[in-house]
Amino acid sequence: MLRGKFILFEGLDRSGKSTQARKLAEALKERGSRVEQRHYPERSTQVGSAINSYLTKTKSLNDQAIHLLFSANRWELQQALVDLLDSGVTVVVDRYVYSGVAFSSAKGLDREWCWQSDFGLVRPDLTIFLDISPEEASSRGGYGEEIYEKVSFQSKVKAEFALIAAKEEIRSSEAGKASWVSLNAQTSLETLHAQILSHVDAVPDRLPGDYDFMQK
Ligand code: FDM
Ligand code: MG
Repeated sequence: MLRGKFILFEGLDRSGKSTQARKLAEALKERGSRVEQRHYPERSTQVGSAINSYLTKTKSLNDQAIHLLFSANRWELQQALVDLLDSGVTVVVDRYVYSGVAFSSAKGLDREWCWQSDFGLVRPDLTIFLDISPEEASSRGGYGEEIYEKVSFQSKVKAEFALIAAKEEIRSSEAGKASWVSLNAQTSLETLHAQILSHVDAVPDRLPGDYDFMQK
C-alpha cells in the first residue's frame, strides 16, 4: 500500500488557497482517492486558540512568541498528519512552514531564526504557491479583518515568499522533482484547477514511512 500525498497550498491571504484546495480535494475524491483537508493555524487546540486571539487582535504577543506558537501548532498536530498519510490518505493542506517563515520574517525577524523551529517537520511532497498581487488580494471579499490583512504588510510577505520560492525551486531542480510550483492565481478558477491537478498527478508515489523533512 502507498502512503497518501502531502499537498500544500501557500500564498497571500485571499489568493484563492481554500477554494483551490477544496476543488483539488473534490477532484481527487471523485477519482476514488481518500482525501482530507487541513489548515494551519488549526485554531481548535489550546495553542490554536492563543494564535486566534492574536490574529483577531484580542491579545498581543511579541513577534518571536507568536512565531513559536504557529510552529508549536504544526508540531502538536504532526503525528496525526503522518498517521493520516501513512494510512493512505492524501492530505491537502492550506498553509504550513512557508507561511510561518514568510509572515514572521516580513516583520523583520531573522530569516534563519524563523526556519529553526520548523526543522524536523515533514516536508510537503508538493507545494503550490498561488501568486497574486497584494492589491488584487485586497479587493477580494473579507479582507481587512485580521491583523496581517493590510496591503503594506502583505507586500512584504510577498517579497519573503519570493525568496523562499527561489530557494525551493533550486531545491526542486537539484532533486530532479518539482516539490514547489508557483502559479499565477490571477486567472480563471478552472484554468488554475487544471494546472494544479496536472502538477499533483506528477508527484511520485511513496511508501508509508518514506518522508523528506524540513532541514537547513
Ligand atoms: N500565519 C499562518 C503566520 O503568520 N504563520 C504561520 O505559521 C501560519 C500557518 O496567520 F495571515 C498567518 C497567515 C495569516 C494568518 O491564517 C491566518 P489563515 O490562513 O488566514 O487562517
Ligand atoms: Mg486569513
